[in-house]
Amino acid sequence: MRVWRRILKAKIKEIEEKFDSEIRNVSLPEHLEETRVKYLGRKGVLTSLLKQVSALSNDEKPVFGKLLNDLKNNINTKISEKLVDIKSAKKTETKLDITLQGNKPVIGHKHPLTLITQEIKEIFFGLGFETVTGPEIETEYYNFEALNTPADHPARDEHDSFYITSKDLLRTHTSPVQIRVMEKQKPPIRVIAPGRCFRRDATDATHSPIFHQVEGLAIDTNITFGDLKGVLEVFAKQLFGRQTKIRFRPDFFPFTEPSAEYAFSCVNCKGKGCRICKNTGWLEIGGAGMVDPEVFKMMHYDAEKYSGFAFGMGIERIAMIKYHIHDIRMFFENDIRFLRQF
Ligand code: 2U9
Repeated sequence: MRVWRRILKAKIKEIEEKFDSEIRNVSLPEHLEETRVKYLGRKGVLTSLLKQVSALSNDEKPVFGKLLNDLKNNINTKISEKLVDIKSAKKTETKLDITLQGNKPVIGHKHPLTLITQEIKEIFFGLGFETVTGPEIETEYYNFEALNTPADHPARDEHDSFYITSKDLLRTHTSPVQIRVMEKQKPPIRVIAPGRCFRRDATDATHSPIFHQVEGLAIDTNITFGDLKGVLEVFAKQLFGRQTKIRFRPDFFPFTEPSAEYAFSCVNCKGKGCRICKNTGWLEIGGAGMVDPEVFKMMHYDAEKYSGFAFGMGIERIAMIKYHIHDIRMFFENDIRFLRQF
């Protein structure tokens, strides 16, 4: 290939590469126009190159002309393609009106059981109770024996349990957490233990095999049943309003003596009787009592020196009363229409 043709080709290649690098960083139509003029304008790179054609021989001219023409077309093509890109980018850019309201991110909701648990923690924190937690898989010792519920104790049936091994089970209440606290800590003790519990209960509107409980324990010198009544009364009023009353009736639990079940005056009818409280005026909340001396013995606490009270309640129960929910399954079916109300 004749020398001049190779030089020409190299020149054209060099121009094209230079053009490509220049156009790559162009982002505005006006700059694109400047580039176009620089290359294709009257005083443009190509135009000046074209002027040299006159100097060539007749058989050289068409080759040179074609090469230049191809370059010109390429440049034109690339310029129109670039304009399209710039416009489309501009369109999106222009479309992006930052003053416009952003798309509201869908913020999740705290689950109603979490809300109630937090409220309960805050109330008892105010009463000097520290929140403690413990393992959901427990040994029979911590879930039963340490709580004065030996193997043959009828109360065990109530707690029909999910056994993992012959000795380990899913805890049926959070009482083992308090036992672990008593092992580690000497009185005074003021703790509440909220958490998940598991019982082999058939699911219905008020029972679920997985449910949440909060239990409380206070141990010190001369703790009385009066202290228990006082604490639960303050809790009731702070949770459901100062008009709420509390009622204790005798009951039995292996780990408390004396024991009682306690109820709050109905939040709906204020005690006059309605469908919610089955016309009793009272809503049963849970059980409580003075820590059974047997439990103190198991924990090597001097039952003569120390006394304590304990109580328990179902968190789903409290949430159903507070939020007027009539079916416990609502908490576990993850229906967004239900959950987003909270
Ligand atoms: C220790 C000593 C005593 C915790 C207690 C209850 C009564 C009780 C129920 C409430 C609703 C279970 O979820 S529920 O069905 N619990 O009624 N719980 S006294 O007694 C203890 C705990 C720990 C060391």
